[in-house]
Amino acid sequence: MTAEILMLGRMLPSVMEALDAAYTVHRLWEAPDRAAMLADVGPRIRGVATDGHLGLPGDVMEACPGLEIASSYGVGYDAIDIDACRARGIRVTNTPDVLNDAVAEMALGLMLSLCRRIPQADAYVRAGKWVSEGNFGLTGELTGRKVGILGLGRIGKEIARRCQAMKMQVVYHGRTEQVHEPYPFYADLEAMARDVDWLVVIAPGSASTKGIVSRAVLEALGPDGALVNVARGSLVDEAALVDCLASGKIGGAGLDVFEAEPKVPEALFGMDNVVLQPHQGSATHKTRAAMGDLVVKNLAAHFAGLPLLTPVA
Ligand code: NAP
Ligand code: 8YV
Repeated sequence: MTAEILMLGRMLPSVMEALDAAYTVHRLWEAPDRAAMLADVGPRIRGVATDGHLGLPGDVMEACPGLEIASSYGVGYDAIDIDACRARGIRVTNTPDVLNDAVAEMALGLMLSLCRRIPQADAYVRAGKWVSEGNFGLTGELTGRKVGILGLGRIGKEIARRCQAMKMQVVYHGRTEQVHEPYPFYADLEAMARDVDWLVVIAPGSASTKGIVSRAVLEALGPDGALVNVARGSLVDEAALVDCLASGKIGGAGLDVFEAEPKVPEALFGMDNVVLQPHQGSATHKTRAAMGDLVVKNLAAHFAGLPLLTPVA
């Protein structure tokens, strides 16, 4: 008998086809009545396919007492209560490593866009202003500047390598010094922010990182400093960020992630010193295919009694 699984949201066609071929798949997002579907199929569900935003909500956990595994499309699992999963014996998998390059590219893209004012210069050309008003004007440059990475993990290390290629000085902050890494370590985030031109945030969302980029950290970064966040909105005090950008207490921001996605503080829309992205860090054809493949393979490994490829719990 094929196992019954619950998909919480739409995924790539290749993923949906692979799951449909192997399991009886129930599509929760298509249900006209979510509670009714959960009550109906929940007792038979053995696996869940989810993503970093949808996580594993409490109503799904409650409705699926026989749930064995949640396979998540994304490396960040802050939307899943891992302790509750462990307590219920639910295994959890994510999609680490395959997205490192794409997310690192996005971080550098935001830095280059902000520093070289690429969106503004593009708009300038399109508006015919190069002809009517002459040259666009001068911009900053990444070369020779100092970047502090908050979270020198799998993605942070790829960002660091790319910053070195831009001839930047790299330093980092984390809970633990990584003695075999070549970059200077700061035990204190505020002290690092004071010393750098760019603060790049790429640590996981968690209780220990909530609001870690506080008003004090932003003020330490200062009027010539810029923030790039490709991690989670929860790491940054967003109200303080908006305030610091508006008052010139920090120089600029490149943001891929926000506190209440897809809602973005409207105050940011009118700011010239900000570049915004709708959480696109891993959103390339190549990377999303590799992430989807891991979602499918982790479920397959579980139901075949084989070791999970990328277990979290
Ligand atoms: P990772 O390999 O686990 O690295 C995380 C790093 O953060 C580690 O170096 C860790 O160092 C540091 N860290 C953890 N807790 C900390 C704390 N309380 N204070 C300071 N540093 C802390 O994770 P990853 O694979 O690089 O992914 C990082 C995060 O990026 C994900 O969790 C996800 O939220 C986000 N992400 C975003 C996108 C996007 O589309 N924008 C895509 C992928 C991932 P220590 O243990 O030494 O503290
Ligand atoms: C995805 C992410 O946008 O991997 C993560 O943690 O934030 C991104 O890769 C997300 O998980 C897909 O839903």
